[in-house]
Amino acid sequence: MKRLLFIADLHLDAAVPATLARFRHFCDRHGGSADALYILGDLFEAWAGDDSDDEAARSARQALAELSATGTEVLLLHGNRDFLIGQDFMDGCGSQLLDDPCVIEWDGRRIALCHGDSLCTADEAYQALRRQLRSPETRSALLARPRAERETLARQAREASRRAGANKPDAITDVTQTAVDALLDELDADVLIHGHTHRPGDHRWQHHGRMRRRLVVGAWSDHADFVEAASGQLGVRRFSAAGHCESGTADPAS
Ligand SMILES: [Mn+2]
Repeated sequence: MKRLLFIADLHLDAAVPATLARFRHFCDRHGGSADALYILGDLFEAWAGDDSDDEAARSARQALAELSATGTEVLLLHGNRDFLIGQDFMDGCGSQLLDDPCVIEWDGRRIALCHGDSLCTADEAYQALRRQLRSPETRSALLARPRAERETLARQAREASRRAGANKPDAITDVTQTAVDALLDELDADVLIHGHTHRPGDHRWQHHGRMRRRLVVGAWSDHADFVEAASGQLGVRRFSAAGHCESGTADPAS
């Protein structure tokens, strides 16, 4: 059976070298032993285009290229911070771009994957902005601008999102159960793995007589959460700050 790893919301940033180092360490540790690494969005704090060449871009490209060279497949879907990642970046690190949402099959189960922001449907203002930003027209228009201008826009968007987020109640910035169940119905799956909310957890419930499960990958800060699918088990795990040992299940409350 394949061993799969899922990560999200690393928010790699040249200004935070500790997380860059942790990511390289994580890739070294799992290179060759995991069959695939799924990056469920927001690998980067911001992405102004595939011509990005700061330390975060260089470091991630190299770590992922080395990981895929060991035989671990690398697959990535866009987050709200790095939706401008394109084919050049993917080619540069031997990775494959996935649709958000998508379904994979593992151990006879259908597992739905998405970044998670599309499920935060209580935040109507955010959903309107998302539709606008993620349209092919906006994407082309943004990528046609000079890099310096794109970098300024990315920084402004990040600041605006931080300000907007600070004033929103917690319930608004989490996924809604209605959106989760609608997605699982649509994709004919009973398991969902996503990130974005920075609320690592493992939720189980009944839906029309079927057991459903939603695993949330936590954001990376002074530790690194991931979801592992191995030996018939799915679970939230933590890669320690030192990077040497992994605990069983991350505490969702921490
Ligand atoms: Mn996000």
